[in-house]
Amino acid sequence: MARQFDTFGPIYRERIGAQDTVNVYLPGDSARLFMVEGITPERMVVRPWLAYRHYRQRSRGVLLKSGEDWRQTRLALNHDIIAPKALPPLLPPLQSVCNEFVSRLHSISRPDIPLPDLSNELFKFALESICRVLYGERMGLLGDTVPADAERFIQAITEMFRTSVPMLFIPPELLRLLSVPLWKKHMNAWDDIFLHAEKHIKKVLSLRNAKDCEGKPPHLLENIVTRGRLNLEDITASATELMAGAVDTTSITIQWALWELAGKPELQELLRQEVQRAWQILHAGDAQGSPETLSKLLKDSPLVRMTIKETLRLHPVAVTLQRYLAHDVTIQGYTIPSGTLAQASLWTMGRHPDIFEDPEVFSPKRWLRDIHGEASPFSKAGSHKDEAERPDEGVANWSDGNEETMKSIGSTSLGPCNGAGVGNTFLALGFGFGPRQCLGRRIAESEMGLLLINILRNFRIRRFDDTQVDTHFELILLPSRPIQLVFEPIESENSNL
Ligand code: HC9
Repeated sequence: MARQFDTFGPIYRERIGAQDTVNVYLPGDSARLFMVEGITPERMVVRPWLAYRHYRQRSRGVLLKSGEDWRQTRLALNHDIIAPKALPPLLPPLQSVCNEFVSRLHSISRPDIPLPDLSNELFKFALESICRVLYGERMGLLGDTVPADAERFIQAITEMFRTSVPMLFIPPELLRLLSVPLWKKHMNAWDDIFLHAEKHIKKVLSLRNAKDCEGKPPHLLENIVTRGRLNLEDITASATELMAGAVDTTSITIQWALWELAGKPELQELLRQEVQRAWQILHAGDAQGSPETLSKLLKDSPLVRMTIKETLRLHPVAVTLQRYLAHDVTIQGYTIPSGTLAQASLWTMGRHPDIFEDPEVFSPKRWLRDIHGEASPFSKAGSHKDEAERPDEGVANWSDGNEETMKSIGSTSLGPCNGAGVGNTFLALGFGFGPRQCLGRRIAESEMGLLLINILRNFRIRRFDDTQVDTHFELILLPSRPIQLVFEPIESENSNL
C-alpha cells in the first residue's frame, strides 16, 4: 500500500473483487472518512469469521453485528466496558496479574540469557488479565504448569488469525465445499475458542445463580448480566469475542514496546524514573492498590502512555481501518459516493515522513504536547496546503465515541487539519475511532500501561541480539521472528511491594 501511495499520491482507488475501495492515509483524510461513517458504522467483514458463525449457527457478537442490532448491543456493552467510570474497578485485578507476572519473571529470568518464549509468557499474561476482569476468575496461567485447555485456547487464537488471511481473497464457502484443509483448520480454531470461552461463561453464570459469588470480586460479566439489557446468547457471543480479541493484540503490542525500550537504554531509564516517582503514591503495603491509587499511578505516568501510543504508531495491530461510507464525501478533490469501502492505512501514516518527523525513530516524547491537549508539534500539519481549503463537511453526522474529540470538533474547523485542530486524534488511530472503535480499548491501555510500569520498576531490559525485526501480516501485524530480551532484576529493597 505504501508503494501505491508513492505512485498515486495520497488517495487511490482499487477494485477488490466486486468491491470498489478508496485508500487514504493522511490524518485529515481519515477524519473526513470517519465523518461520514453514519450512526451504525460498518467495517470490512472478515468473511471466514462470518462464515464460521453461519455454518455453526452461532450468534454474532458485537464485533460482527451490523445496523441497529449492532448499535443496541454496543450501547449496552459500552456502559460496563469502555465508559470512563467502568475502568477504575478493573485496575486492582489487572494490577494483581501484573504482580504475578513480575514474580514469574523473577523466577524464570537468568543473567545474560534471553527469556525463553517471551511471546508465550505475554499471551498467558494477557489471557489471565482478561479472564480476571471479565469473569473474576483466577486461571493460574502464571505458574509453572498451565492448564492444557488454556494453552489450546491461546494457540487457537493465533491459528484463527493466521488461517483467516488466505480467505480474505478466496470465498470461504468455496473452500468449505471443496473441504480444503485450511477451512477445517479455521473451523477447528474457532471451535476451540468458543468451547473454552463458553465453559468459563457457563461456570460463572451458574455460580451466580447459585448465589455463590459472595466475597468474589465484581466482574464485567456479572455487571453486564445484572444490567439486563442483553440476552444470554448475545452476552456469550460478545464475551467470547472480547476474550479472543484480548490476547494476541495486547501481548504483541507489549512485546514491541519492550523491544523498542530495550533498544534505547536512556529512554528506558527516563521512563523508570517517572514510574518510580509515580509509584511513591502507592501506600506501602498496598501492593494491589485501590482503584483510586492505580488510576493516579497511570495518570502520573504520561511517558508510559506516550510509549504505548508511539508503539502503536510504528507497530499498529491493524494495518488499515475501514468504513463503508454512509454519505458522499469529498476527499482530495474527489467525490466518493456513499457505499464505497474506504480504508485508512495506519501502517503508511505511522511511517510517513510527511506526517511524522524522522518516522523511523522511536520517540514517545513526540506525543508530549498531545498529553497537554495541544496540537501536534511534530506532525507536518498544514503542509498539505490544499487540505486547508476544504470546508468542514459532514460534521453533523459525527456521532458518539470520543467525547473530547467531539467537543473539539464542535468548536474547531476540521478543514486545515492533518490531525491539528482536533489534537492528535487522527494521528493516533491504533484503536480505531468513533462508536465502532475497539471496545476493549480502555482495558487494553490500562493493562499495557500497568504491565510496563511493573516491568520497568523491577527489571532492566536488554536486547539479546540487535538484528532488525520485520513485520508479518497474519491478519494482525506481528514480529517476523521471536523477540529475545534479557530481563535484569533491579536490586531494590521494596521493588516488589
Ligand atoms: C485485516 O484487509 C486486514 O481484536 C483486512 C482488513 C481488516 C478487517 C478487520 C480487522 C483486520 C483487518 C485486523 C484485525 C482486526 C479486524 C477487526 C477486529 C480485529 C482489527 C485490518 C481485532 C484484532 C479484534 C479481533 C477480535 C476477534 C478475534 C474476536
